[in-house]
Amino acid sequence: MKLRTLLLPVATLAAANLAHACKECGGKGAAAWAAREAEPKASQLFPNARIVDYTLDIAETTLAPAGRPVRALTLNGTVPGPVLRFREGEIARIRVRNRLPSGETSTHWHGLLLPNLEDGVPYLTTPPIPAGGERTFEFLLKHSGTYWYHSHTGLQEQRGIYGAIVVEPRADAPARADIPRIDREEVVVLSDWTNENADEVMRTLVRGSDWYAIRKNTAQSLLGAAQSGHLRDYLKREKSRLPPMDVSDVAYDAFLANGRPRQQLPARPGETIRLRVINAGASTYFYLTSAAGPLTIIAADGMEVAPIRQQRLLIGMAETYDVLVTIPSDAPAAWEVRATSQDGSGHASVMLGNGPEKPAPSPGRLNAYSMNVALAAVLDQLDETGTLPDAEALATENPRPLPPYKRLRAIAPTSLPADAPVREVTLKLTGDMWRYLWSIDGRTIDEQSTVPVKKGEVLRLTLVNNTMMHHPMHLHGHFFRLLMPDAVDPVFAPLKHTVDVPPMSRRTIEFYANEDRDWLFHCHLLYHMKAGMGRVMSYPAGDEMSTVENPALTAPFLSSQPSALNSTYRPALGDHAHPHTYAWLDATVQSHLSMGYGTIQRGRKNLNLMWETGWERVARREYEIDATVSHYFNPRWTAFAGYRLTNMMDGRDAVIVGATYRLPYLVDVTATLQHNGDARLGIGRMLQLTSRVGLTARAEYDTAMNFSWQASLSYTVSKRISLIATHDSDYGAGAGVTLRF
Ligand SMILES: [Cu+2]
Repeated sequence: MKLRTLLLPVATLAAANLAHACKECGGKGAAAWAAREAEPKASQLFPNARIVDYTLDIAETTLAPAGRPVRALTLNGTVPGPVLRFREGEIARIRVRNRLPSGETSTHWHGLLLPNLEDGVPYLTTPPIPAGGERTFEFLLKHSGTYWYHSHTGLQEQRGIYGAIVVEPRADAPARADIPRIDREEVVVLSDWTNENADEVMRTLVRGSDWYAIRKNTAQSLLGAAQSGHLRDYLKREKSRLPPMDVSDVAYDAFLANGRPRQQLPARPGETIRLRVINAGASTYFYLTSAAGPLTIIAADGMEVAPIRQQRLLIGMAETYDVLVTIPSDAPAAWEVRATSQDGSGHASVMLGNGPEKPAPSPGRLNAYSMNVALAAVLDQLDETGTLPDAEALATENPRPLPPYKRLRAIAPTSLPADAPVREVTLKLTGDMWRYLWSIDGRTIDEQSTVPVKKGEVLRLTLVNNTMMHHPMHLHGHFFRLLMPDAVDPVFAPLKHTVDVPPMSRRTIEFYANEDRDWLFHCHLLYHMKAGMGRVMSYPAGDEMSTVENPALTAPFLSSQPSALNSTYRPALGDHAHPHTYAWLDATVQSHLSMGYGTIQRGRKNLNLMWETGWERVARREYEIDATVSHYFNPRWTAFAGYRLTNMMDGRDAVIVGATYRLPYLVDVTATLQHNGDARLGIGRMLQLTSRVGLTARAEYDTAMNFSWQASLSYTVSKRISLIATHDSDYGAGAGVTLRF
């Protein structure tokens, strides 16, 4: 729930700006694409390599993974899609057909090093696949491991377009001596499922609804904080103007392993099973636990690591881990491997074997109030020395650990060329939970698109998370070295493509810039990406080096790409960049008055219509209607301009301008100036008393109408309905209902 004053922000920007002009979408015209399509494909560059063909049909169908039949997007009829299996050195040739009735699609091969044109980010690297159309991807498999694929179009990933990729090592590769013999191997694709339309989920987040928190029972309130003994923390947070911390944004209807809440996989007593675990969730971190004892991690993000044991493994979106589970050689049983959502709102189960069930331990529900828990985990990470032997590490393991990055160690040195110049760049991960604007350095990908990259340099990125949420940051087209402070041996820093950056903390990664063109770097929380949290790592054109190890990349290409170092360069981002438009309406009708607002929001701009009308204790029905355009600068400042229509005594129709500023303790102050010289100062805030009961109070001083105030008590019944009672200094007391559309 939000304060009326807070929403009515404003802006001096012309409404015309709301209409997004597409002329700057950047210029990959048909000619530029044709030139790139004409470049030699992998099968021409590597004529001796074996070609492995797959066909993927993307279609819409009705599925019921969470019990209720809903429209889902499928690959060859299923969610997830088929496992694509290859061997290192082979060529993948994947034909993707768009069988959707309308709309584009795309497929990104997540974690694989491949030519830019095959990366599958629509508009940026690859043409989108139109409805009824198809595209064949072709690339050499340069490395083995567990990877995955997913749509990079809109919110299609949430609706089911994802699947696993398994690349076996070359047949002549020696078996690993540092791990036990593996008897069996299974792929486990984890995901989250909502029966709601994904666009409606996004709209719900953008309008600042607290419904999902109420549904998940993680909504924070004064009473809740007091009862759990966290009142001081609660007030401290409000003083610093931060929203309540929540580890996830969306309330899901189910969590899935290979498309089901519960899946049975074959296993025999005494067997060692390799699970290739992929977090394909759109916005869920999972804790992985096993009934059969600790998990042994042998690979992370596809890359082999020295084996470590872990009781609870936190997997961020888009990460993959290969873990070994050894089934006890007791009597046959069904041993559970459980993936619990980080907020504890649900889990998916994989049952290994048949027989009496052996449940895996669960991390339990998160106490929403104890930011201490999250902060303690951060501190724990800092203190962990990495020199601890496995057993001790396990003994001291936090019940809600961070990802085990500190202990990950590559099996071979990962050092980068010593003579390459190192450039350090700090990127702040920023955002606003209420506005649902997520950004880097305070700017969305639409507002600042690129980080220029010079070929041949080492780019060392320090990611500083200034928000209260985890962000899984993913880099396309490269592996980076994850540099943990006090790593035992930095030479063996693990290679990853996705890194979790916990709330209020930092991570440092570095990669050797040996590619070409544009590669996306973004938060893999789907709704954060959609809201603007990303950049394009952009190589200038014509900057090839002769030492590139992949011949596919040294093929001559047309220098059609303007230099990224030139500030006018704007890559084509398709729907990754354009701010999207959302609209909503809140209408309160009570026995004595009606008030409400309608909003059309696009990026930082809003078009607002706000009304208040009362009919009790006054001679005739009074109204005041403000139509404004507003601009959101940051969580503290919003400015607005527009027109006010009123028939209130002493009120006058007028052009208005003003601004809203957020004070500590989340108190909003709004100053409005009318062109006739009248002015108004309003102050207000909303107090969440319990998870469903909110108290909104506001007071206004108007130079024409003097002082007025209003207090409302509301109870949230459902996503769409609240009951409300209001006392107003002009119209007296009354009650009614608030409807949200
Ligand atoms: Cu994020």
